[in-house]
Amino acid sequence: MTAASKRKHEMELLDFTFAFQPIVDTVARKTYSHEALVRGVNNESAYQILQQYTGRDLAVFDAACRSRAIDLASRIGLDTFLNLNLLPSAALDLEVGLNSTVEAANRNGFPLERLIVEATEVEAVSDLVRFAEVLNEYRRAGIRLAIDDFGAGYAGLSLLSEFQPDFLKLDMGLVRGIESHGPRQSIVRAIAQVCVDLGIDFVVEGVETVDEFSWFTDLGVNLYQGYLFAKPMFEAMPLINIPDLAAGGPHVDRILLPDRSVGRTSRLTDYCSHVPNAGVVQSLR
Ligand SMILES: [Ca+2]
Ligand SMILES: [Ca+2]
Repeated sequence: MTAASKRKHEMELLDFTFAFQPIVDTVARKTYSHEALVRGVNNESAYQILQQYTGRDLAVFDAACRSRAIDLASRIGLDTFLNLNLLPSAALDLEVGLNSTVEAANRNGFPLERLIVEATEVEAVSDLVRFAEVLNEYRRAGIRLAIDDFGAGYAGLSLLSEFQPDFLKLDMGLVRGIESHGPRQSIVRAIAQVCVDLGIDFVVEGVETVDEFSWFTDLGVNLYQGYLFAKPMFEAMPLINIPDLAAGGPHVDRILLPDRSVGRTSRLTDYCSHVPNAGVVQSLR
């Protein structure tokens, strides 16, 4: 696809924009990053937008999402890391997927080192080795990588064995009510230990209650995303709220996660596991 035809193709896409949801560092007590979440211009959900695309159009849309998110982030003066979503099925075309992201960053003077690309584990990836090579191309460009929605799908462990990201984002399904759910606690402790062993930063998504936050804090986690801290905000950076945790919460066997006191990096209502396009939608959350 030539640059001109690519631009024409992009222009045929429906208009869309973004909401930004913070990822907070509860030790530094500040916003570490913002994830760009696709929205219609009238704040329609990602699902309503995504329904419009299939095949090659989806790959072009996916790449355009990252470019336009960087444009908007630059326009609103976003000064944290920026998390961008990547559809595995659309990622194999590096010319469309990676180059346009790098071009957008350069065009806006947005440092590539402040980009974090999230690859979902929900969507089936037929060739994990090839996909890992693609992710390494992003890393070579200076971009950080995250595995998104870890624990929600079936490819996460296989992907993790082929590719070790900078961040692992724990899916909200394993977070909900963890303070009173023994099996979830065992699974999450094991995943956290894997992150320690592999030097991966652990991000907990979809935290909604102080009890959940308290349990993960006792485990040693300091990076979070979720309604407890901030909801996504349409085309803007929301203020964050970090609850003070009272001393003497439930006892948890602490895992010594790496201390990330230097500046580093959800629950969204459109949790779409019941829809046919769930993997695609989820990767854009
Ligand atoms: Ca996610
Ligand atoms: Ca995501």
